[in-house]
Amino acid sequence: PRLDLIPHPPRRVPLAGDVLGTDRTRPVQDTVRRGQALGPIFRRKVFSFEIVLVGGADLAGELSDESRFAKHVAPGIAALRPLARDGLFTAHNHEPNWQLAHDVLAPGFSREAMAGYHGAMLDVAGRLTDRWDAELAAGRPVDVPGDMTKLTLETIARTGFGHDFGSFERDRPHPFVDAMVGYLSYAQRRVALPAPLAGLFGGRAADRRGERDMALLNDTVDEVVRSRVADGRPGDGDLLDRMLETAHPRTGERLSLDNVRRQVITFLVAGHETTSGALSFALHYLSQHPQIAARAREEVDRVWGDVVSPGYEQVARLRYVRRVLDESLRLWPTAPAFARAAVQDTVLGGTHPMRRGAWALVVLPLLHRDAAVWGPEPERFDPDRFEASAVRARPPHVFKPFGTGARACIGRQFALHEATLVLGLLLRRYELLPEPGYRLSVSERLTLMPENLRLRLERRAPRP
Ligand code: MNH
Repeated sequence: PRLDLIPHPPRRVPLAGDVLGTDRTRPVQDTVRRGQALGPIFRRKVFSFEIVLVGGADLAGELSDESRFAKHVAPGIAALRPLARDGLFTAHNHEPNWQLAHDVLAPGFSREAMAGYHGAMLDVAGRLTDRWDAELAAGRPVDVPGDMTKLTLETIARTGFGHDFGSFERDRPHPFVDAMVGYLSYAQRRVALPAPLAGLFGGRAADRRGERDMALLNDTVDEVVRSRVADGRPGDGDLLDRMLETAHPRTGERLSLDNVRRQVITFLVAGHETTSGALSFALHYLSQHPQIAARAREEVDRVWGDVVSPGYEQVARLRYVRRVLDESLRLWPTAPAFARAAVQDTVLGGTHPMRRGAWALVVLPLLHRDAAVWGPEPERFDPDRFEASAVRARPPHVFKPFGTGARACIGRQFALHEATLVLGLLLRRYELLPEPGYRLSVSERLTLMPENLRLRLERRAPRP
């Protein structure tokens, strides 16, 4: 875009750009504050490079047009390339392994495949409620983000790779999780502070730690793949089976073993971190809004009745619970931005010329608060915004927590099924009470997560 037409924050320091005015540990929330002051399109300078950011619904709608724009691997994602290389999430559009892996793995997210994962999801959720029952009996509050991360990691590991990390049997997070959180935070800092300068700010030790975390992640994944191959026993058609066994339906080509490693790491990371955050925010809002929780609980009781284990079909019928989740993802889209590059020279919004390859970042917490589509109180938590009639009344590209187009999230249905199931089970079993005085604070490590969120539980009276 023509930069002179795009507003930027007032304070500009030579060389450092806007960086000295940014909160390096919470760049997204900092950008949201700036964006609210600067309007639907603005720019920020990070040292030598200038990023164009979009938060307005009209412009974001244009950027979602697949005939004019495509995914761009922006710095935040590029920082994960040393780890995930041309895995599905981090691949450039032109890398042949993207289309190959997409075509081979898409059937792993079909309805039938999802129905096949349902039993394992229930099983893992049972481990969570066992743990929560024990905390409740001991009179202790539960650590929501910690336990949601255990749950979602076990779910993707079990359903995708037949692997058990034993998260619920540990007091500390699994070393895989520590290494992942370490690497994501490191990657985020590397975006704020590019390599040549990182060294000046005590970056050497951080680099070494980053290397160590990456090595642990790689070793874990190698072990998962090695044990499956050594076993010679298929994993009843799970994702790893597809990666190892399935040839492309048209070309007959297969994923190389090295690429399988990149995909396993991609799915283990992408498949749990964001879902864990989404569940955590939803539980926070449920605890803060007893009437909304009561309405959701009433739905669960009505739809599930007295069945002990709800079936696959009974999850999608929790329409209101699903709206609670959507509304949580509106306010706190746990993957908070995605980048779009012009496929040809074009003009954005009729005013901003973009050369082919020029890109802009769609800032989801801004798009999801644009008063022009969400009304005058965008901060208010209101699941009824996702009633069918309200959704129909809005333009199409205003709610994008799973990205857009060909490179949108492949795990969307997986995440929504898992999260809706778990919220249903928790609502049915417990009253969720906030800790007195808790105020939401959001931490960032490329993804968003509520910080220090603990809830007190009460067991609901057994149902009639
Ligand atoms: Mn997911 C891509 C958000 C759950 C695997 N995911 C994306 C993108 C967003 C996203 C946004 C697009 C990024 C971009 O345009 O650069 N994902 C989420 C959210 C949740 C989520 C908010 C949960 C809530 N994602 C999951 C789960 C899995 C998964 C669960 C796997 C089981 N996501 C992916 C993969 C991609 C992706 C793989 C890359 C797809 C592609 O580029 O082809």
